[in-house]
Amino acid sequence: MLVDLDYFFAQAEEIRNPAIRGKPVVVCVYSGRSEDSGAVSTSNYVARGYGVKSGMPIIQAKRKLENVEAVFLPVDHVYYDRVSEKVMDVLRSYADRFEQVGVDEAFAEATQRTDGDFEKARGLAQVMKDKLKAQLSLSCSIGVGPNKLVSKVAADEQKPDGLTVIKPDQVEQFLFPLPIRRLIGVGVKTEERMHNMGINTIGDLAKLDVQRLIDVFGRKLGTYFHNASRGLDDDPVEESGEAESFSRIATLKQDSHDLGLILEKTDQLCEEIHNTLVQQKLSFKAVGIVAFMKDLTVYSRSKTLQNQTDDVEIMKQTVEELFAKLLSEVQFDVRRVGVKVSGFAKEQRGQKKLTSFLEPAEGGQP
Ligand code: TTP
Ligand code: MG
Repeated sequence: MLVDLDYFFAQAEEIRNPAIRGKPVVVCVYSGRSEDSGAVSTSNYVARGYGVKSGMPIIQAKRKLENVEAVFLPVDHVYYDRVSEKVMDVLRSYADRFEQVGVDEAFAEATQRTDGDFEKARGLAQVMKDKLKAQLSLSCSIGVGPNKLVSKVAADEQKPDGLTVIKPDQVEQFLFPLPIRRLIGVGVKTEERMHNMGINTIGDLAKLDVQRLIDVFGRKLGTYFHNASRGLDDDPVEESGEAESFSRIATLKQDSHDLGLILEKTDQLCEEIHNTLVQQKLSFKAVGIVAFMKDLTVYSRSKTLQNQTDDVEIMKQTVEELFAKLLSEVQFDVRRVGVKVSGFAKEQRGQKKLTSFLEPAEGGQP
């Protein structure tokens, strides 16, 4: 299955401040050149109802929401990453194998635990949705299918708060009527080229001779489109060994310059990170800290270890060493602290990811 959080950045803002729920919420990347210059990162579905879209200039979004009490907020990636990690920890526990593919998106292999039964998989997906709602107040949309490709297209079928199950014998009747743009890897440019070739639906694409597709799109992409249009995909769900780092951030009980008080908090963060590492059978080679000071300045420090390790005590000791040094250099009180580990030992995987060679399906991140 593919799990995709609904209007993620904007939903994360809603759980931070529930008072804004029900109003249009627009999360913006401000360029800083003038007051409203920049683009919309994402918005909640209330704002989408007024025509606001990802990538749209902020000014245009403001015009669409002119007579409405709307909320415009700047992106806060540190916070979204933290929410994302919590989400992924919940989801991972329901999967045979788990592969995070974006800040708000992950594939979960569930064949074993559902005995390959799609009704059981539907039940499992509903449990996952309920759990995210109960534990983190977040909604998501899930697609269940016989492979990654079909589950991803299925997840886009009903949004927000959707659950779409496509069984193997329903794949073609599901895919064929869909506009070509819905196929993973068909972006604006490819869509236009296909329209010019008279291909409007995925079914149109499936009818085309594979050699014709190869002539037009090259062997790799042509073959991909040929298979994908029929819902064929054998890309395995792979554990996300490709995560470059894991981090956790927390606010201290009170602003402080006291090492002991800070370590109380960072020890907890180390334990949390360590749990994730254990689950994913990863060792680390570098440890970093970040300190958000009372005056809003941010300091970070890191250290590369002599050897790869999975020892949480070494993580804690390194964090202590880094904070001791930082506190001796910086006078202000610390407000929030973070721990980050990286340099994971990965298994060698030569395999290409499903979409690694494709044009992004959306307009790209502003
Ligand atoms: P998406 O999953 O594409 O979008 P979404 O979660 O906001 O909405 P939904 O899934 O309900 O359609 O992207 C995840 C996050 O990535 C999104 O919350 C914000 C960010 N993003 C951008 O910053 N720019 C973009 O153009 C897009 C599409 C997303
Ligand atoms: Mg999403």
